[in-house]
Amino acid sequence: MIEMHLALNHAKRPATTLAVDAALARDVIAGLSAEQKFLPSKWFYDDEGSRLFQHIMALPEYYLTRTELGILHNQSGELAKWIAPDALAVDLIELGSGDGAKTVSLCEALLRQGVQCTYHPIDVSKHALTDLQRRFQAELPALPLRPIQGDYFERWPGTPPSHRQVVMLLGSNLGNLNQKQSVDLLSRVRSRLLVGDVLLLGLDLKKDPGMILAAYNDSQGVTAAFNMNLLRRLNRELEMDFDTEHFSHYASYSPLDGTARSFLVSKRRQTVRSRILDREFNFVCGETIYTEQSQKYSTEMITQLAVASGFDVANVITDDFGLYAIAILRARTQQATRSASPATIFSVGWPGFMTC
Ligand code: SAH
Ligand code: AVI
Repeated sequence: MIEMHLALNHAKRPATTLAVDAALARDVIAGLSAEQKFLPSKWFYDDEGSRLFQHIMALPEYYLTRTELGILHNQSGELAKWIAPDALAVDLIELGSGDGAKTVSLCEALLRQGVQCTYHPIDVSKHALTDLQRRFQAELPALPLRPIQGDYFERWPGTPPSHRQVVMLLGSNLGNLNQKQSVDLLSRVRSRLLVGDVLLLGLDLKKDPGMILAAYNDSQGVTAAFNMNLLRRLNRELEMDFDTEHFSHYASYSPLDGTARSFLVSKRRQTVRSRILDREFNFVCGETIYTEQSQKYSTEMITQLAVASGFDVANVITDDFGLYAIAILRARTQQATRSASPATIFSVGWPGFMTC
């Protein structure tokens, strides 16, 4: 994490030095100065945000987690076939691992089969990685664990060239990226792999719009609190003065493009300041900050993504109701990637105007 140290002069306390995340500062300036205000969703995951997300995963409306867990559990044999088809040692690299609750049983199954496996979870959240380490220590102390705290666009573990790399991106994390960012991330993953290495992608599928919308607008208001926590984080880390009473959570889902979107809505005309950034941001009544997209996929979209990023689709496993998929992608020769033209890759149901 890049940090800049700013000397602050406060009226009521002595000059102090506060560590500010420069990337957060840049994203906030860019996002809140844009015509359609936006904030990247990766900033949700401070300690409180990670706790709230753990709560979301257990909500009745949030079908994603339990459905994916069901597939991982019921199809562990099929998954093991791709992860460890031979005697090669495996480096399991998980992008946005969270607290590792889903991965622990998969790792357990691999160890039981005698697979020599090292697990490299990568996550921006310290809280999530601390919980993950506690969980693996208690449940799988024998598994070599190499956590990396950082952005999965920037970090990658060092692994011996003789090992097979298996990358996992579960929980429909990819859905929080727009089309270009998705291809950028998967292409970056591809550039780290050898032909035949495997990427497991957990993706939420298009379905009844009412069911999807409820997952992002739960009756207990946990998702609203998760969204609002972003403003609390900015108040703390950038000394902003958002009054959360004057913002509300708004979620939408459009079956036209398969995108769920979350916003924070300004309930009145107001100005929000940051002492650290030395900026102020004006809001009119009803103005929105676009805080998250959660893309839902069709099988055609999965194939298009794979092809555009240098992978073949080896298999797509779904639950019995077709709610959710785990796609098994195999790294193929890079040449095929170069022949794909961005203009023609995404013909099926992709929104053409996503910018954040
Ligand atoms: N894969 C887990 C967790 C999903 S929550 C599951 O399926 O349950 C999304 C996780 O991705 C969070 O823990 C968040 O901190 C992490 N994350 C989001 N953006 C990230 C980024 N750019 N780099 C690394 N981690 C990121
Ligand atoms: C982590 N990510 C895939 C979740 C999602 O479904 O988009 C984050 C989330 N946002 C609101 N609820 C859950």
